[in-house]
Amino acid sequence: MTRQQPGQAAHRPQRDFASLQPQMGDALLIIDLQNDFLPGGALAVPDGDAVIAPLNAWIERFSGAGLPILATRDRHPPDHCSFLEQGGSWPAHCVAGTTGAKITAALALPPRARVVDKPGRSDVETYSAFAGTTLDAELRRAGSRRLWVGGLATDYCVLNTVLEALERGYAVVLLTAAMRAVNVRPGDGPRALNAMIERGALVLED
Ligand code: VGL
Ligand code: ZN
Repeated sequence: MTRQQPGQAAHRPQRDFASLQPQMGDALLIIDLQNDFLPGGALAVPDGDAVIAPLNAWIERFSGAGLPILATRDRHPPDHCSFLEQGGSWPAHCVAGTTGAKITAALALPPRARVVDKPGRSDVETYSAFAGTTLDAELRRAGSRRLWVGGLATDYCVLNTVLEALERGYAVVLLTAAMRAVNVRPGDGPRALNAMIERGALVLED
């Protein structure tokens, strides 16, 4: 049993017990580790580069165990509705085909890792990596039922992807050392963590 029951105390970290070892049916899901979300990028997440080393350690573990590794990419056309120029709330970022949209070269993704792109339409915002993508199909094909999730940003794409994963019946392990929040409003990161935990995600702190 890896799912927390609704109503169980939120924010109780689960440390390294036997069921929390990567095993068959598990996949590593790395959210939006793109240049634009890292220091120097167009929408740099504070301390975002701190997630790279822990994610590389998880990549090595999942690779060694022969378990699936998937990496998502935020993707927008130049005139996306979420950009300030169009009245949205973000500076232009992850524009398809630009360096900022590339996954950082510091992430040691093996060649067999699957990359999942957001649809990149100009008129919709898609924070969840399930929305209009091949993610669910890829996970089903791989037989993955439990997702170990890290990346950027905790309070947007990680949050929305994890909530949709839980709705779709996946179990989720949050790699909290391997995620960082934008924190547009102070406390958004912790609030996002609590929302995911309340809906059944487990926390692995390191
Ligand atoms: C994200 C803000 C805008 C994310 C994407 O990947 O969390 N945040 N676009
Ligand atoms: Zn975006």
